[in-house]
Amino acid sequence: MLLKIKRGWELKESQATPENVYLDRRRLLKMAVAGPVLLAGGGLLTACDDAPAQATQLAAGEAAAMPDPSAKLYPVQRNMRYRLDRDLTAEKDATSYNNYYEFGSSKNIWQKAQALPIRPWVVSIAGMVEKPMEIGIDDLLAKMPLEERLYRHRCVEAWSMAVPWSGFALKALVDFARPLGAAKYLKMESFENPEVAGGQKASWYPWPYVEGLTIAEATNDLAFMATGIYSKAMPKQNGAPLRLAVPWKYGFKSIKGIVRFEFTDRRPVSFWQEIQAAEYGFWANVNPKVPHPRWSQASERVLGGNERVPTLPFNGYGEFVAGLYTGMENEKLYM
Ligand SMILES: Nc1nc2c(c(=O)[nH]1)N[C@H]1C(S)=C(S)[C@@H](COP(=O)(O)O)O[C@H]1N2
Ligand SMILES: [Mo]
Repeated sequence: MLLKIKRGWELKESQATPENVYLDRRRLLKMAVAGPVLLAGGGLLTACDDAPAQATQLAAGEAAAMPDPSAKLYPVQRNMRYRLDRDLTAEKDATSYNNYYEFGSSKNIWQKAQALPIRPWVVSIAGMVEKPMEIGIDDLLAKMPLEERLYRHRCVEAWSMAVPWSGFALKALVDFARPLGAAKYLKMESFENPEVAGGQKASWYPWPYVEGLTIAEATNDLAFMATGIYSKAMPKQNGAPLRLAVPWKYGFKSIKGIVRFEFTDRRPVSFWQEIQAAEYGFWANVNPKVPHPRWSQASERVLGGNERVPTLPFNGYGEFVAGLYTGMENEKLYM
C-alpha cells in the first residue's frame, strides 16, 4: 500500500477528509517498518487505494453474487416518533458516498465492499454478561423487534444525510445480552478480513474498528442497530449486516460490520481516538459551537448538493439525549 501525500490545496473538498489524519510519531515508526511508504515532512497523509482492477474482480466474485437471506424481512413498519426537518437523502447518494476505511480511505468504496462475505455472520456477546454467547445474524434478526426510523447523520467531516434505517433499538440487544450490574460500557468491534478488505492491510491503523457507548447511552431510545436502509437489507458499503446509528454523535461512532459486543467496566478506546486522541474522543456529541481542531463544526454540507445548513446541538436530538450528560462538564463531551 502506497501513501500519497496530498497538500492542502490538492484536497477535493477542503474540509472533507479530516480522518486522513496527521499520523503521530509512534504510528509513523510503525509505518516505516510496514513497507513501502512515500513521505514528505509534515504533510497531510492520505492512504491511497491503488488496486481498482483487483477490487472489480472481487466485486464480480462469489461474495458479491450471494443473495442476502434477510432481504425478505423488509420493508418494516415505520416508527413515527422520529421525524425529520429535511428531505431524505437520495438512496443513490447515501449508498455511493461512504466512509468505510476497511475498504480504503476514499468515499468511493461501494464496489470494493461487495467482496465482503456477510454469511455466515456470527455475532459474539461477551464480557460482563450473565452468559456469553455467539449467535448467527439471522437468528438474532428473528429475535429483535424490527422497525424503520428516519434519522439524520452528521459526519465529523461536516457533511450530513438523512436516511430511513431499518433495524431495532440497541436496548433490545442489551436486554437480550443480560449484562451484569457492574458493566458500565458497551464496546463494539467490526470484522477483520484483510483478504477482502484491502484497507486492513494498512497496518498502521489499529484494526479492528472499535467503538463504545456507556450503558446509559446504549439503552437510550435513540440508539439504533441498523440492519437495513431504504426499506431493503443493508448494503455492504453501509455496514451490512449490522451497524450502529447514534445520530446525536459524529458519524464515526456509528460503527459498521459489527461482529462483537463486549460489556465492560472499562471505557473502550475507539478506533479514531487511538489514531488521533487530540481530535477524536470517546463522547463525540455533535456541537456546532465546538470546532474540530482543524475546522468549524458550525454548519454542514447536505449530501447530494452544495447546500449548507446550520448544525444543531446534539444534531437536533437534544430532547432525547441531553439529559445523559448532566453533571459531566469535566468530560470532553463534544470531540
Ligand atoms: N467499521 C467502520 N465503521 C464506520 C466507519 C469505518 O471506517 N469503519 N466510518 C464511520 C464514519 S466516519 C461515518 S461518517 C459512517 C458513514 O456511514 P455511511 O457510509 O453509511 O454514510 O460510518 C462510520 N462507521
Ligand atoms: Mo464520519
